[in-house]
Amino acid sequence: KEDRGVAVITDTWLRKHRLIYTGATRHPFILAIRGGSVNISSFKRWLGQDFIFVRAFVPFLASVLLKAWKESDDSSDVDVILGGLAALNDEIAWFKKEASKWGVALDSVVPQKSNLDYCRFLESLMSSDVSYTEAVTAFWVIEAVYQESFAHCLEDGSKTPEELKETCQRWGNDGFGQYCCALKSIANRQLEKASDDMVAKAEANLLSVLEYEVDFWNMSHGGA
Ligand code: HMH
Repeated sequence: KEDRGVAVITDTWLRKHRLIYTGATRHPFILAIRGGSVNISSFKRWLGQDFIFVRAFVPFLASVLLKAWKESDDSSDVDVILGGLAALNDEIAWFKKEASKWGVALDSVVPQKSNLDYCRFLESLMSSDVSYTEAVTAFWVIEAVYQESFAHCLEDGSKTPEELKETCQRWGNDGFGQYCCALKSIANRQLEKASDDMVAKAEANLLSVLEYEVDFWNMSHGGA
């Protein structure tokens, strides 16, 4: 990929943390969607919880936008992030439509512990003490997990039920894939000029995001 033969930081991390990354992007819930055996009550549980998460994602994204505006040398970063915010507005409308289709009452969904923990983590990243580099790197990982997961459900040979394809398309479509690539290159550009300390923090956040994502998918099983 890199013609200079220079290691790209995010690729190095994904190789190093391959196991947990695969755990987040090939979770049994995703494999059940892809295999056509998903339990619809699991899907509905995920839908209700993700609506709560996405609402908390709005102020997080707004904080990343603010940091980009203050700290980035490249004004196109703001455009990319603004595009993400605009898509999130559509996404919230989509959740409402999808929830009514499945008979999920979004107002009465109780956030589970894993969701609250993840939302609290997002909130910690909104602090003005957190650098743009750290925040945008976490943002990329959060989006990339959904992109990789749902794109897997649309690959040739997948048996994703017809009524779940639209959900998979939301995050698995090529446009979303390109958006994730744009976020990844922003993260790499920032990381390349960051201090060792900042790079270490960003790597720790990547691991945290992957753990939160696994726990988030786990909620679809119900129970705990
Ligand atoms: C838990 N992670 C979770 N929900 C989402 N909607 C995304 C990532 C992608 O936006």
